[in-house]
Amino acid sequence: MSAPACPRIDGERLLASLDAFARHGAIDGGGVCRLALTDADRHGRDWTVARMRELGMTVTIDAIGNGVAVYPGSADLPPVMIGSHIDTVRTGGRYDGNYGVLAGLEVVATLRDAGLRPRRPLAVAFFTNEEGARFQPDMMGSLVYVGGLPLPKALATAGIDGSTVGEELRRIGYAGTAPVGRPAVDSFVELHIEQGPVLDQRGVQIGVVEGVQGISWTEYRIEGVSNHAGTTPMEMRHDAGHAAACVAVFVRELALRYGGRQIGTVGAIRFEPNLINVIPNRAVFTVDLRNTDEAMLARAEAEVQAFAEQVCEAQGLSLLHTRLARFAPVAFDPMVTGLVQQEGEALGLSMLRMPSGAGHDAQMLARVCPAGMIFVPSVKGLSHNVREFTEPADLVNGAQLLLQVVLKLADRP
Ligand code: HGY
Ligand code: MN
Ligand code: MN
Repeated sequence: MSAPACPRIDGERLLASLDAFARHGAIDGGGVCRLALTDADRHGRDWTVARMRELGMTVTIDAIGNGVAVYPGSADLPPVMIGSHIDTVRTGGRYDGNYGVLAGLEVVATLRDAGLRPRRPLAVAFFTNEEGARFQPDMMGSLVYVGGLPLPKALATAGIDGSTVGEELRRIGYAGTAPVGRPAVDSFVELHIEQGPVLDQRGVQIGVVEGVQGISWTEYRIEGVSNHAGTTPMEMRHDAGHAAACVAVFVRELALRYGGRQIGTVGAIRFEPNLINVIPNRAVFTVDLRNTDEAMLARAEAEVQAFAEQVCEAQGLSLLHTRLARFAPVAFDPMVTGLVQQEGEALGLSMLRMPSGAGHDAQMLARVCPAGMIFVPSVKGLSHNVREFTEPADLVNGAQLLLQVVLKLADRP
């Protein structure tokens, strides 16, 4: 007897939920700003938990604020988890992270409507502070969930505005009581927009994500001497701003020189006292380096460090650096990527195997269970930008594929 036909997700309901969710933290241009643990994040969390409960799911909030909702299966086994994040960067789009969580809830709603219970339970999770924009490192909640970052250390982490994760979790009412890392998970699938240009440029519908590239985040603090911009001869200056600018130019040139998948970004920079007629005595800036090749990434880190030391030495400046995040490249489980490929073919979708340029919670869950990801195209490759956009048909295709993959995982012997 052939397997019962897989139910179809309700595309209109999914799209409507994405529009409704985007109202929480809405900013001009159609984007969303829900920086981790802000009031906007709290509103987003409240809205998501309410939807989970409407679906009859049992919801737990753990000690780092991760939300996990469970839809029971016919057997008492570890759940198949669908997860992503609902925090955003300051200039966020409405799909980054949000899409994966809402598609997970659409999967559950579809099974509930069809009266279907998979063998294994399904869990849908949102992880705290995936973006790492306010508190570093990124993927903080999922990293704690898998035991990669001790809970006390995460709670004590101070953000770019001085408050700590623990204080902010308590303030927004999401310092949960559930132990982190529970329930132990059978397998994990994350559906996400690609956030890059590859699928859109090639006209491919689905990315079968094989892994996530390595990431290195460092904060540099250069100290010099403030002095009068008009009276100080050039050869007498100890200009922290100039040295920071030299490093920023070097980072871009290094990435272009390495080629391949090497990228480098100086995304945040501030001078002190930051006045038009004062030579800066301090520059604080971040360097984001990534590569799919661990050895190349380590080499890039060492080169940037050596260059920064050389510039500061030459200009009589002091240099401090703090590692904010460092994750080696991750490969996803071939059993999961194989199911994505197989079910994508069954749906007649065009597919491309590819790595992820962005970091994701799936790379953390891959430490404890078979994990994988599904990408849908980002129009013009835009993300971390209010104009982030994915065609409705692609959003629906991705959610249908997610449903079919998690059912295969949940019903395997
Ligand atoms: O930075 C990243 O790759 C992710 O958006 N946290
Ligand atoms: Mn994301
Ligand atoms: Mn992001």
